[in-house]
Amino acid sequence: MSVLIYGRDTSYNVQKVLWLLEELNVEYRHIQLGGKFGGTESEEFKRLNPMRKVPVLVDGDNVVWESNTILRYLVDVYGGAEWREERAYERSKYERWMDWSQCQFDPAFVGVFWGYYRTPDDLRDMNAVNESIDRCLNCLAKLDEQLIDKKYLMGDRLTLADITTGVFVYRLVQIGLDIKLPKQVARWYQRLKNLPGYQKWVMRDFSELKGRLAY
Ligand SMILES: N[C@@H](CCC(=O)N[C@@H](CS)C(=O)NCC(=O)O)C(=O)O
Repeated sequence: MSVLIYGRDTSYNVQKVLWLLEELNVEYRHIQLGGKFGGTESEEFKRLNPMRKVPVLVDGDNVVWESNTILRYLVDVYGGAEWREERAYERSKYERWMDWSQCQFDPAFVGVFWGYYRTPDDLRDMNAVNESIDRCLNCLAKLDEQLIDKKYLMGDRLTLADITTGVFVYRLVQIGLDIKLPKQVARWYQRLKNLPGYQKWVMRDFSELKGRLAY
């Protein structure tokens, strides 16, 4: 039986999960939901996620929401030895980047993505957008330091740290703001772009979101 993943593929939080499913070679069925597809307001969906947000993963009787929690769940249940880290301290080394990504990078990215790309030209507050661009550049600089002499954020292999941060990079370079990636990040981004899961789910057209303030 395959797992079900609910959520529109234009959502970077959904993309993180779809990308990992590819990396883990898990059989899955993807159901578009939210945004132009609607469905988050139904009672049926609320029973899956009281927050009415995507992504949601259904694996038999198990229902999981919050994208980073879903990633951890998938690695625990379906990850091979190269993905599952049993030692708490070693695990904390990539989990701290996941949490940092959600608490620091995500809000900075949202300030740019919503403030610039999803807001129609005449409604944009470019001062606020520029502040968010600076915050994104600071986040990219942190990633850049971490990536010195490494293929991926944790070293030689892809981890959840790369997945949670890597989704933002594609969008930042695609939205027409001429955001220059620092050297190590640019090298890492080239590597991510060679991964089939990144190509399939992250490097996608998201232009339907341009100027669209509604989900
Ligand atoms: N922190 C949550 C954020 C979930 C979230 O805000 N999802 C957005 C899409 S990125 C959503 O469901 N929006 C409503 C919609 O797309 O209809 C997570 O990481 O899963």
